[in-house]
This record gives sequence, structure tokens and C-alpha cells, in this order.
Amino acid sequence: MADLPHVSNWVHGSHTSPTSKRVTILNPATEAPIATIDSTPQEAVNEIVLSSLDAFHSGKWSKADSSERFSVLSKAAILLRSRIPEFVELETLQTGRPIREMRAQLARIPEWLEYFASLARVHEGRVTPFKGPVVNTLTRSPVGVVAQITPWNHPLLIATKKIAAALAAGNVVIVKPSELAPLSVLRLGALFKEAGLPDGTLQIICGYGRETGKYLCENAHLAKIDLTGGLATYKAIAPNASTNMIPITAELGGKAPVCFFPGVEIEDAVKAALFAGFIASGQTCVTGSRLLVHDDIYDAFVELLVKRVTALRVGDPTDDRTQIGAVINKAAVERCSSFVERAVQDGGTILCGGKPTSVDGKGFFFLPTVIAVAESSHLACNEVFGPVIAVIRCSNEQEIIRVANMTSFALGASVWTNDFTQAHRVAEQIEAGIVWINGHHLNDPSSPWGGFKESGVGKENGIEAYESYTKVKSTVINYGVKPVWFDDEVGNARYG
Ligand code: TXE
Repeated sequence: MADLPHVSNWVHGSHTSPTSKRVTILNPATEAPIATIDSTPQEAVNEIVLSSLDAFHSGKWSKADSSERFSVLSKAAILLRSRIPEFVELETLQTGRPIREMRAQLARIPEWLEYFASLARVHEGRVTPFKGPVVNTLTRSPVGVVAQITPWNHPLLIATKKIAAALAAGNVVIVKPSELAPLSVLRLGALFKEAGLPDGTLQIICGYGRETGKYLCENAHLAKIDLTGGLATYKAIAPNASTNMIPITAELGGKAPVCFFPGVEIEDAVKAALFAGFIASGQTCVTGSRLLVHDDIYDAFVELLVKRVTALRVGDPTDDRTQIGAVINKAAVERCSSFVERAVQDGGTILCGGKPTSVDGKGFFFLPTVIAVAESSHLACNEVFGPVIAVIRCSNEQEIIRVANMTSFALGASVWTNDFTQAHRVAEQIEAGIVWINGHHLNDPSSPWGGFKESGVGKENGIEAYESYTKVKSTVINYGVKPVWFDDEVGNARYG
């Protein structure tokens, strides 16, 4: 243990001295410790926030020309693209996700830096309609020091998309990555420095959520909090943030319905279900964890689904052939087991999987599992965040729509049909922040990402994310209206 590499916080352009208390990071596929990180205490968090505020007020980044922001973020994209293999290796090691998935995902992450670099360069203010010979210009400026609380399931993707949006808009960013998989995010500090980002503009601080994360989110000097995590975490940070008048963007859980209608090729539908349900071992906020299948195709679909799920290769994530890697930790395995147990108590039928497994006797693995359940059962309504999916038989289109909308989540949903009028009709009626038609989990930096109901508030990606990191000012210019003075005879008239 003494030989484990320690990666300390990244603050003001360098790694700081390690804290006395540390957190150990495990490889979920082998249970072996791979590194330690800092556990940042409250005084240190508060100092970092105050010095970040100084960095913001220095104007080095907050007042930099948009062309400079464009060039730094573009350079960061080039650097990241040139280092994808090393990040892929690290991401696989700390998350237990199959290397083939990490290659595909990480190859796209530089696009987020390119997109927000471009947005910084081209985003324009507005002139709004105004009564009389008056011009109102709307301008946007950065909000200040922002906290980003990021998770372990897509560590680099989620941190990069938040960092890119916030930096493009001119803010100073403090990222608190997940204590379960922080190592790739910690590498971004040096990468941005090399790209030319002024020291103190991106700070990366580590520790447990209930400690370091909490201390950070309680700090009244923040201008915004951007969280991807659980509803419980949102509820823990929201009261203080509200008292301190700090807005929150929150990307939380989901229970995405995947709706299959007659006419789709069964083979394609099953492939779609495998991708939607089992990518990242089901540990994504848009996991297609409820398959809502029309009665006309249910039997054929389920028969082939079970065959294909049973054949998925579970194993060592570093092996190119592995399709299902580990889940993040022991608690995740236990959570999957308890969902299976409860589904059976509710009258569900396990069609395949249903239990933990291991590789050479080690690791946090759970067999890909499909359970036929009733629409209102516990498994059908609650998020597992693991490879356990529910399949539900529905008798018609209206029933599919009704069931799709019956959980407290509303993040992602997909509709699979060859009938384009049906596709639009159904998509329009599904409550979700993102509805895919004949696709699932399609993502692009320009496409707003975020849910309704208990899935969160606000959006990542797109102009919406960029603007959420700005504050708007109206500058109202009178170029011809004769002012009405307070003591004029017409009285206390105003323009509106
Ligand atoms: O998330 P946590 P967990 C959902 C999913 C999952 C559940 C729990 O439903 O089952 O959340 O996962 C930090 N103050 N998603 O426990 O704890 C924590 O350190 C400040 C959806 O892993 O919310 C980490 O950096 N910060 C999701 C981050 O919050 C706190 C991704 C997320 O961890 C904190 C992950 C506190 N009091 C989980 N408590 C998605 N949308 O992709 C924790 N944190």
C-alpha cells in the first residue's frame, strides 16, 4: 500500500502537497488498490474557493478576449486527442468498463472542447425590441467561481463537458470528481495548463462527497453548482445553495423507457435493447432499463433477447472482446442483488442472469439480467444503475405511452418504429428531456442534455449550457426620448 501512487489536488497550476487523510482508489475488476487521492478538509476547500475568487477578479480569464478562450480550448482539444490511448487505459482501470467502450467514448470527448471553443468565439449578444427610440443591448458575462461535482460512470466525458462550457464562458472552475474514479479528471489540470489556461482558472480537488463535496457546495462564494449524481446528493446540497442564492444545474437519475412497436425487425430491436440496457453495465443515467414491448412482437422479441443477453461476454475489461465489464463497487453488486430479490417478491420472472459473478474469483461483476415484471413493480419504477433491466408487455400504443410516463424520472426515452407518424405521435407524448427515435444514447456537444421531474434541472451541452454559465445584463440606451422628470407637470410618468 505504501508504494501506491498518490495523485494530489491540482490547484493554481500545480499538484499541491498531499493531504494527511487520503482516499484509496480500487480497480473494480480486480479489487486491487491502484492509487490514493487527497481528502481535502474544509479549511483547504474554503481557501481554494477564496483564491479562485481572486483568480476570477484578476480578469486573466474572465476578461480575456473570446479569441483567446477559443484558442486555449482548441489547443486542449488537440492535446486530449493526442493522448486518448493513455486516458482510455486509465478510465478502464478505474471504472472497470470494457476498453472497447472507453475507446469509443473517449475518442469523441475532444469534440466538447471544440464545440465550446467555437461557441465562445461566435456567441453573440442581442438587441431587444423596446418602446420608443431606445436600444437595449443584452450582454453576457461569466458568473464567477463555479463548482462542478462529477460522477464515476463517465468520469472524463462528464467533467470535460462541464469544464468546457464553463471555461468557454469565462468562469473559474473548481471540479470535485467522484472519489471512486477521479484519476482521469486529475490529469486534465496539466493538460489545460499546457494549452495555455492561466493558473488558478481550473482547480481539481478531491475527497468524499459527504466531506469535501459538501464543504465546497456549502461555500457562499460560489456563483453556480453543476452536479451530475444522485437525487439524494441534489437534496443534500440544494437547501444551502438556495439560502446562498446559488443556482444549480443537476443531471440526476433516470429510468429510460425503450419502446418497441410492431413492424421493427426483431433482430434490430434486440440489438437496440442490448446497447440501451447494458452499455456501461447499465450504469448510465439514460440506461434503457425498461423495455416496453408491444404485445404483437413481445414473444419473439423476448425469446431472442434472452438468447443474446445470455451470450454477452462478461469479463476482464482490458480484454478487447469483453462486452460487459465490472460495476463500480461492492455496494453496486449488492444493490443489483437486492433489486433482483425484490423483483421476484413482486411476482417478476427472471429470464436470464440475476446474480453476481467474478473473474478469477475477484471483482465486482453482475450478470446481465432481464426480468419480466408488471408495469408498477419496484424494478419497473426505480433506478438500479446496474445491468438489471425490466421487460414489460404492453397491449397497445396508448399503454406504452402511459407506462413510459409513469415513473418519477424523465431523462431519456427511445421509440423504435418504422411508422414515422407513430414515431412523432409517441415522441411528442413522452415526458423526457431527450427522446430518441430509432436510436438510443445518441449524444452531441450541441444537443442539450438534461431531464425533467426527479431527473434534474437545467441542461448540459449546447447553447443552453453555455448560457447557464453566464449572467445577462440589459444596457438600455436612450437616443431620443425626452426624459420625463420627476417634477414635470405630467407627473410621475414612466416608460413602462
Ligand atoms: O452518486 P453521488 P452515487 C445516480 C444513480 C446512482 C445514484 C447514486 O441513480 O444510483 O446516483 O450514485 C458527490 N455534497 N447517479 O452514490 O453520491 C460525490 O462525491 C456534495 C446518476 O455514486 O451523487 C460524487 O463526486 N457532493 C449519475 C458525485 O457527488 C456530494 C451518475 C456523485 O456521487 C455529496 C452517478 C454531498 N453531500 C450517479 N454527496 C448520472 N446522471 O450519470 C456525494 N457527492
